[in-house]
Amino acid sequence: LTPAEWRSQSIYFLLTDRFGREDNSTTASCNISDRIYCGGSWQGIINHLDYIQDMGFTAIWITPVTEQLPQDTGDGEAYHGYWQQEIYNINSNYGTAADLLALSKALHERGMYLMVDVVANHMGYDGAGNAVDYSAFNPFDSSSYFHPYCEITNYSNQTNVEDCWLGDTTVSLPDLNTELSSVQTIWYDWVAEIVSNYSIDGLRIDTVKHVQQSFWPGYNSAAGVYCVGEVFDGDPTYTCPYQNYLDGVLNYPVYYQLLYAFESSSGSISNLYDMINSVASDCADPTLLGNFIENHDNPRFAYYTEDYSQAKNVISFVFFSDGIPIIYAGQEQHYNGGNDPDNREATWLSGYSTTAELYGFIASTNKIRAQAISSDSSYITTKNDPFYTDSNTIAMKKGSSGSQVITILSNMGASGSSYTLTLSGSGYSSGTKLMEVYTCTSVTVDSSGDIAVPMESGLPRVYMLASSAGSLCGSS
Ligand code: ABC
Ligand code: CA
Repeated sequence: LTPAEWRSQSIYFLLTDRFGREDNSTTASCNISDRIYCGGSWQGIINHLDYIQDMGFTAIWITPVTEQLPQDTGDGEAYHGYWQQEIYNINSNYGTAADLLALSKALHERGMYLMVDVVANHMGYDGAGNAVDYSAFNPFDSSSYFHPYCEITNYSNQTNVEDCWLGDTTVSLPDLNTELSSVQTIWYDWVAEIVSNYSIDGLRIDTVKHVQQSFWPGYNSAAGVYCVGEVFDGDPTYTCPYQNYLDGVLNYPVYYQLLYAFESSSGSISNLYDMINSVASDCADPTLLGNFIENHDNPRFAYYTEDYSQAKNVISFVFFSDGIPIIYAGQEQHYNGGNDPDNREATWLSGYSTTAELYGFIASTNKIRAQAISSDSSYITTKNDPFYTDSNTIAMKKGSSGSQVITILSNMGASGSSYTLTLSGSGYSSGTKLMEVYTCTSVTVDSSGDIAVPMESGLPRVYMLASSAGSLCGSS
């Protein structure tokens, strides 16, 4: 799938080991602090695609598929998939090559898409960086393929970040010398081949900031599908430039400000407002970024606040701002794990409840976004415009002028008071009939061009032209 085709997708991110088991168990234990395989598999994902599709997702992103270091190390097993040793084999803990193909096919038969996580920066080794037996790797079976061992010690020194090694002295992550044309050729050929072998539709690329920027255009073009890179950094002047080398990057700059703004009723809305504008000017195309509020590397949102209204607001933001929305498995069940490994709870232990509050909320939100996309061909490419803030509220508009979607978010939480927000600046003229599509409440823009927005319990509000709401509110 091309970048343009990915813009309108909606991504459910899961750790293959932690989402679904082939036996469909919802009770199989998964002691996350052990950091070992819990038994999730590709067939297990296939078995639960209804759960994902019924929430409105059109794509899944799965963790890396390559063969890993086999040991139970002092840092646990390679259940997450980021410690590869043999790049031409797949990880048999998740199933066979036929199972992975079956997953790809099952998705495509539903009109859904497959995004696979890939790692080019490093391999993984059970042992310290000065004691690596390079014959454990295929094809990179000698030290000559790697940068000499040194630990990353200084994130403000880009040479150190690129040439030294991630990991620790228990599991080292031997850092490939990606400047070598031999390494580049192997990776470019490999990525073209894996995309083709499994009919992969998109890639999430790991550790992008740890490889020189000039490596990425060749990789992205060999892949031939949309690539979204992980540049784990909250500074848009650092993160955005990577979009000149890859189709998109994960929106870490907005992630931090979104979290800080909504984790409490005293969070800074104005910092979020500023960051939306910074990203829009620093990134080549904000509509191709990957938006998220949770992933497997950071504490879940509910770790910071258990409040459901705040959780709903950040979900609405992820869907109605620029970029491709990404929800991390377990978010819909309001999981609240902290740092790695606590944030990697098995989804099956929720029983895949489809009556969970956030499961329903995400399903509604996906529907609203799909409706916005189908009723306005420019919705997805028009830049989000934040046009109103107060100390607890932000309002944004996105879409063609005359059919823009208006999103109003509040960080007040479920105990927030009921009041009417008189919202000006929406761009709608007096007399226009709008529909609030979460509650299906209609409103007419008043004679001053304002919208009377009934705020309650800190819940988000989304307005569309009543005539564009389609079947969202019952009629069509
Ligand atoms: C293992 C154990 C853990 C243990 C850890 C030390 O070792 O499982 O229990 O605590 C994989 C596994 C992990 C594993 C690691 C290391 O490998 O999933 O469980 O941890 O062996 C990606 C993936 C991630 C994956 C890897 C490695 C990379 O998403 O799942 O981890 O393939 C850095 C990398 C980033 C990486 C992340 C985990 O570490 O850049 O690619 N993620 C700063 C740095 C970032 C750094 C981040 C976290 O800290 O700038 O580069 O990410 O260490 C903001 C700033 C940011 C700053 C943050 C903290 O603050 O703007 O720049 O990030 O304000
Ligand atoms: Ca590197």
